[in-house]
Amino acid sequence: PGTIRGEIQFEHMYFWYEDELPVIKDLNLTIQHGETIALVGSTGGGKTTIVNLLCRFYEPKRGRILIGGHDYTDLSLQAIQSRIGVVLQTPHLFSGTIRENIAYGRLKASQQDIEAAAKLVGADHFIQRFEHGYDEQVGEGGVLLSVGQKQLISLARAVLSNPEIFIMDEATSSVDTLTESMIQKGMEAIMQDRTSIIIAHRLSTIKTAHRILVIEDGQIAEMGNHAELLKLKGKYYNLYTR
Ligand code: M5T
Ligand code: MG
Repeated sequence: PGTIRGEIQFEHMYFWYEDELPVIKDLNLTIQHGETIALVGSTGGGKTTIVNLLCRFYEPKRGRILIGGHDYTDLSLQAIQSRIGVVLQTPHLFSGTIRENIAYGRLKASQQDIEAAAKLVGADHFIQRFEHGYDEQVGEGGVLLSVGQKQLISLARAVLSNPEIFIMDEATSSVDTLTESMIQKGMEAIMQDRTSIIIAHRLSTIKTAHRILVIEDGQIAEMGNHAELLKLKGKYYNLYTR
């Protein structure tokens, strides 16, 4: 009871795309409510595919995913969307103001709620510098903003929606160090008491994760916390000490 809310289970999950080459092979994993999981590993290993499946952009070909103890194909898409807050690697905003992009259809969100969410993730700082502040237009897809700024706005949106599960694919490029540290602080604020799955590129994120999973060839190659995996002197060690 109580503790199962944001629990995620993968049971004997298999997945392949149209070409039918196996991408995820017999994934078994239970993520506890409130746990922070970091997914790492070399390119093409299947990290984004796992996130795509969790968001139900795709469904498992075999096996199943349970959210809060329920097979997620028994839940409505709306129910899943309201429980998961996701920040994509290259977030696309819609044409409109910053305020509208943070609220994202949450008509009941007050100005104070929106600004409080932006402050919590550290987005307020750059928003205030725009001529029109929160009413600045972001342009189609958010073209007038950098990738880092779009991630900060997506983080504010995630905070406002107060999801049980937070998923983030960290941006790999074009984020300056100030924005990067803002994003880090924003993530820490969201990850508190929430089940979080982060595709992690920054050591700062990985070090604080409860468990790190090295995903290779659609399977869990190594699992443990930062110190444990370093001690192993295996794949994780090779990825992060060179
Ligand atoms: C895993 C293939 C990809 C690779 C494997 C997203 C996606 C992936 N693939 C497709 O055929 N179609 C798709 O839409 O699946 O790819 P991934 O899940 O993207 O791996 P990753 O996230 O671990 O890699 P990276 O580069 O982001 O670190 O064979 O071709
Ligand atoms: Mg990826």
